[in-house]
Amino acid sequence: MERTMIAVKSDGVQRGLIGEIIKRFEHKGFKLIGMKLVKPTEDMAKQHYIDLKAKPFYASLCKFTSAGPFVAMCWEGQSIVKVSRDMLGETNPADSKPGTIRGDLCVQVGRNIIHGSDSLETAKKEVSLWFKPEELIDWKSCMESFLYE
Ligand code: DAT
Ligand code: MG
Repeated sequence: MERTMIAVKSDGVQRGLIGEIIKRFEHKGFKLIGMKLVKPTEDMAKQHYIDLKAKPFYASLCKFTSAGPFVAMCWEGQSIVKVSRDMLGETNPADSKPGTIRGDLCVQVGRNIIHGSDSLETAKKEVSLWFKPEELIDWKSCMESFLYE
């Protein structure tokens, strides 16, 4: 099983899409392990997007992210890192297929409503950036034997 970090960014929260996004992950069969609504500090936003620090949009991205509210989540499931990226669609909603979250629910790259870790290594870093170990709940889902054989 893999874990990944998914976040509804402030544009997604403002647009009332928290429930829609959680619904897609729940209906897929992934398991929610941790969740919190936060107003990230600028420092947290900068750490979260550290790989993009050379990009011209880094400062405005971090400022926008730290304006909050931001729903940080940890989800678990088989191959979830890759599958969740497929569920998100492309970074630019204009390139995202219908049926994906970004393809269905947003328009512009700077307002693409959702974050998802892009590799297993990034997922580990991001989960530990946003969650203390005791904030992650290890629970057994009663659906497990109907999702996995
Ligand atoms: P993703 O969120 O798909 O992993 P990323 O890590 O390359 O994409 O970029 C992080 C966020 O930065 C992205 O969700 C929106 C913003 N962003 C990316 N490219 C951008 C661009 N060309 N102009 C403005 N914002 C951009
Ligand atoms: Mg990314």
